[in-house]
Amino acid sequence: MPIISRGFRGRRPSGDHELPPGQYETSDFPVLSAGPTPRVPLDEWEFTISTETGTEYRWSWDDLMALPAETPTVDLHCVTKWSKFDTEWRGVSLDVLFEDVESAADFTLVHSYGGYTTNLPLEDLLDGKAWIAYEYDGGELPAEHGGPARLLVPHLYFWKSAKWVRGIQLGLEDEPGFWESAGYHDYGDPWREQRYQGD
Ligand SMILES: Nc1nc2c(c(=O)[nH]1)N[C@H]1C(S)=C(S)[C@@H](COP(=O)(O)O)O[C@H]1N2
Ligand SMILES: [Mo]
Repeated sequence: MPIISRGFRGRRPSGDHELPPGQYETSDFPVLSAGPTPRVPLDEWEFTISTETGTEYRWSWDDLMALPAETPTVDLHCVTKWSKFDTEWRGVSLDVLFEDVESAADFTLVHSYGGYTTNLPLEDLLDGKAWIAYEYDGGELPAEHGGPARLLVPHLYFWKSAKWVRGIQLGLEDEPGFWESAGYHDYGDPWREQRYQGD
């Protein structure tokens, strides 16, 4: 038996990262948008969390910029099978935005400028798992990648990371978003290869 450790043999060229099943690594950053890129002037931009009872919490762009930011480095996994390692972002944790929100809801429907929607359980947005990101790779987030601000939820397939995010609607029941209504998996865990309904 050769003297070589399992850990070393299992290592991929890019380092310690693991690829979820069925994915390949790319260094590109493909743009995937279901429609035209909306342009939202920052003085009109706002982000809203609305609860199941109709209470609304609102942030202007300046409000968002005044909140404490984090700089997560994360791996991205797109359902079209590309993964990109070690992407660098700056944004506000959803924990900060949900701090004073009172709700009994377990589900969320995320809305974007332009009409895109995607659904996630509330718990997948909390506990350090999700951000409203407004910088990528040390610069302003480019519009085609969701600028001025997008949701970033790297532990789920990247379609859950709504670009041009406008708000989060809390609900007592799960309501499918754009791709979820078109046959994509309701939850979308890349490690369990939950690409499509029935996976
Ligand atoms: N508003 C909006 N958000 C979106 C999409 C979209 O079409 N519209 N596409 C999703 C999909 S399928 C993917 S893979 C990622 C792509 O993000 P990127 O274009 O920055 O790579 O955004 C997700 N968020
Ligand atoms: Mo995607």
